[in-house]
This record gives sequence, C-alpha cells and structure tokens, in this order.
Amino acid sequence: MRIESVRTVVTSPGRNFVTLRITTSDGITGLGDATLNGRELAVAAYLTEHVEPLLVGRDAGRVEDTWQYLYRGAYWRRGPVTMAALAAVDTALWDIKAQAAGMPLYELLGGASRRGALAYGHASGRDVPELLDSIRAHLDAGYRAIRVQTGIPGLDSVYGVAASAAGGGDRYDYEPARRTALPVEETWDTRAYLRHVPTVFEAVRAEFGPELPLLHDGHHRMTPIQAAKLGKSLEPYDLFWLEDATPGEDPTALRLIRQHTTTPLAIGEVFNSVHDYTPLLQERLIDYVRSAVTHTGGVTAMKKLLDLAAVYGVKSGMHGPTDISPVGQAAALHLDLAIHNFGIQEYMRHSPDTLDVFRTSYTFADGLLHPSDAPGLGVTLDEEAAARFPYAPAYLPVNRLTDGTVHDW
Ligand code: KDG
Ligand code: MG
Repeated sequence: MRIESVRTVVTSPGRNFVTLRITTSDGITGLGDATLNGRELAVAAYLTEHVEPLLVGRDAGRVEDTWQYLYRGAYWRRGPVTMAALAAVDTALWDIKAQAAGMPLYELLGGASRRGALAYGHASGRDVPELLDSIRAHLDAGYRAIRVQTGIPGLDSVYGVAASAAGGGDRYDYEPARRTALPVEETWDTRAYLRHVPTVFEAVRAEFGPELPLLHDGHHRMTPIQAAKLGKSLEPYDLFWLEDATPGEDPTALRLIRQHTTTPLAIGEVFNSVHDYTPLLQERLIDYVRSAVTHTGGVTAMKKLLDLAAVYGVKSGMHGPTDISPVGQAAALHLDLAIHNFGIQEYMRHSPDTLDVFRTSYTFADGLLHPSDAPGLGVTLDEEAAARFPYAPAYLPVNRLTDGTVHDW
C-alpha cells in the first residue's frame, strides 16, 4: 500500500486548524492534526514544502520508519513546528493502518484497558458566584472532574476565564478567537493572583464537598518560590493537579516546588519531545504528562513517552483544549483507552461549525470519553465544509505586568 497523495488543509470554522490528509493506493484516507495555535501557517508551510514531497510513493505501512526518516532525516530536530508536522504524518499513518486492519486504533495499541477516559471540563467565572454556576453547568453536562479558573480582583481579563461564562455552560472558547492581525494585550499581577486563588478553592470545596476532582492551571506565570507557595496554600483543598506552575523550559524550577508541596504537579503542553521530560521523570518531579499527540510527534512518540512515564509511576493527562482539532483529540482518546498509566483527559467541546468540518464518532457519557469502535481514528474531514471557512490570523494574547513589563501568558 503506497502513499498516493498528500494534502495539507487549513480551515477556520471559528478557529484555525491544520490537517494533513494522506491517501493510499488502496483508496484509504488517513488524517493527522498539525494545529499550532497562532503559528498555524508555519506548520502548513513546513508540511507543504518539506514533507509532502518526501511522502508520495512511500510504503504507507512503515509508520516507525517514516517517523525516524522525518525526525532524524531532517537533521534539524524537535521544536514545535517540526514536531507538529511530524505528528500529523504519524497520526495519519496510524489512522490508515487501523482502517486497513478494520479496527479502531486502540486495538492496534494493545486493546482497551478501561471502559472510557475520565474527562475534565473547564469551569470558570469572573467572580465566585459565576464560577459556582459554571461548575454546576459542567456537572449537569456530565463532567465528573472540573478545572477551576477564576477572575482576579483588579484584573480585566484572566487566562481561562470565559468572557461569556455568565450562567455557566460547557461550550465556550476563551482563547484567542480574537481574529486580529496583532495579539491582544492583557495585564497580569501574580501577587493578586496568589492572594485570591486559595479563597476561591475554599469556596468551591465548601459548596461541592471533598470528592469532586478539581484541577487548576497556573499557565506558566509564577516563579518557583511563588509556585511552591501556591501549591502549599492549596493543599487543604486536595487538588487533582496544579498545572504549568512555572515556565516549561526550566526543569530545576520543579525541583524547588517539589521540596515545598505535596500538591500533584502536571506540565508539558508546550513540550514537544520525550527529552523535555527525562529529567522530570527520573527525578520524580511531576505526576502528570500534559503533552498532546498533536504537538509531540504523534501517536508513535506519545506512546513511547507515556511508557517511559509509567516506569516512574507518572500518569497521562493529555492536552485537549479546542485548539487541538477533533483529529488530535481522537488520537488522544485511542491512547487513553489503551495505555495502563492513564490519568485524565482534558475535554472542551468543539463548536458546531468545527464539528461540521470534522465528523467525529467519539462519545462522552457519564464523565467518560470513548473513541468509538469505528475503524481507524473514527474522524472524517468534510473538505467542502472546510473550504467554507478560510484561514484568518488569530493570536493568543500577550501579557504585561502592571508596570508594562512583558510577562509569560
Ligand atoms: O494554545 C494555547 C492553549 O492550548 C492553552 O492555553 C490551553 O493551557 C491550556 C490548557 O491547559 O488547556
Ligand atoms: Mg494548560
């Protein structure tokens, strides 16, 4: 079975997505997600100019060999653009292999280890009453684990807080969706954040009790000692995890946080290689791996990374916001079902327009996601619908401190 044609499709049903479509001589079509939020066209150009010509004519069944050919063969390895492009090729080839076998991908990965993948949803509120409403709406929508993000007194807009979260609802997009030629700027104040967040978790636990798994994303904004302080102050509220407490580049930051708190730590949505994780795993500095299939070299690389994590008792918590396309999300779900060291899966519902372009078969019931038993990934791309939504520039915001200094967003 040869690769006959390869196409990179950029579509924007409310937000931008980059999808690789590989078709074989037997007429099987596989899909891979290559979306890199705010830098979409860099990956699209990498695929079109430097990857598509290398794929045509290759044996579609040689998934590992193709991965190594594109990774080692490029000489310039790693980095978010390269690894998203590689992820798309790898995922599309797994999709093809599983369709050729007439099996859902999770069967090829070893078969199901569980009934479904526990999903967490994104509750948020500009203030505590709005947040409590949003948590109730998520529980009504079936979520059994909840990420909690909140407005901070004195700050106009804060990461993870939906501008329109009033009254709850579990379907919203809080990022970037501001389709402007330049990024929007936000103002940030870490001390105000550190004072406020523990009071919010106290209110949430008082309302919902001790059982509900609660998560929180620090989004890379704290120094190590600030993160240590937050982790310690959140201990009474028994978080499932504190995510991205410090910027991802610095593994030594996690060492310092770990010395001070038993709040479980998750990191890695901006990582793109197993090598980003090795010191964190070997020194047991984290509890959850946050990478997405889409940004970490595909199913092949993600499976190896999670197998390494299992050696150290670290679990998965794959990234799944709406900038991971339904194709990337489905790939994650097949892994979630198959691996032993599954932890939790992030799940934000995509917009109706997105789900017109990407026809999915995965299901969400009783708090659990299931990839479905359709052969392959179980997602198809409606190219006519995709063509109705042309690319539009959209950026994540940029943060500045109150004195104007640029800060991590
Ligand atoms: O594109 C950036 C988003 O993927 C990121 O901000 C979402 O932090 C995120 C999360 O945990 O979902
Ligand atoms: Mg995050």
